[in-house]
Amino acid sequence: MLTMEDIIREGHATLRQVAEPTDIPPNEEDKKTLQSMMDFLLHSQDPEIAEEYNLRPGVGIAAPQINIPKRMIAVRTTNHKDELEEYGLFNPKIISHSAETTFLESGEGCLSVDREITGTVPRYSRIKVEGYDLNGEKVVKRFRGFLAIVFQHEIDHLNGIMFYDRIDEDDPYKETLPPKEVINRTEHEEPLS
Ligand code: N9Y
Ligand code: NI
Repeated sequence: MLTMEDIIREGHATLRQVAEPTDIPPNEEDKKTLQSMMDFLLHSQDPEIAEEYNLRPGVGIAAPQINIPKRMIAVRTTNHKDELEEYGLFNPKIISHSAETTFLESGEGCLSVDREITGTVPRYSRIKVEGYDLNGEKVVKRFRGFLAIVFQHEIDHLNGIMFYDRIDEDDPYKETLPPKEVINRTEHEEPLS
C-alpha cells in the first residue's frame, strides 16, 4: 500500500523529468503500479484509512510523484453532477482543448509540495483526453470544470511541470495563459536603412 512516504517532494529530480511512455498493452508491473495509485486515492479519501495512515486526501496522482518516471496517472473525484469519476490511464494526452481558460478559486496544491503557494494557475476550461485504461483499451473523453483542472495538473507532472510554474511571476493573480509562442518580431523585421 502506498503512503505519504512513497511520495517524493519538491527538489527531487524525478519531478522535473519528462516521463517515458509505458508499453501498450500495459505490462503487469505497470498495471500493478497504476492500481496502487488508484488505491492510494481511494484510501486517502476514506477518513478512517486516511487518519490511520496519515494520508493527505488527493484527487489525483501521477507516477513521477512515487518516483516512477513513466506516463501513468490516476484521478478520482466527483463531477458537476456529484457522480464519482475514477480513471487510471497510461500515456494520457490532451488531444484538444478550449480557447477559454479557468482556474481554481482557491489556488492549487500538490502532494509533492509541502508549502502554501498563492496565485492563479490558469488552465483550459475544457479538454479532450486520450489514453489507455488498465485493460489496455483506448479511452477518449472530454472533461470540464474541476475534472479538467485535475487532468491538466496530473499530465503536467508527466512533463516535469509543477503547478506553480504556471503562476505568473510578475502578476501572481493573472487569470490568463501566456501566449504559446512569444515571437521575437524584431528578428523578422528588416533593419532600418
Ligand atoms: C494531488 C493534488 C491534485 C490536485 C491539485 C489541484 C488540482 C489537482 C491534490 C494537495 C492538497 C489536497 C488535494 C486537493 C481537493 C481540491 C479541491 C477540491 C477537492 C497530484 N497531486 N491535492 N493537492 N484536493 N479536493 O499533487 O489532490 O487539492 O498531482
Ligand atoms: Ni501534484
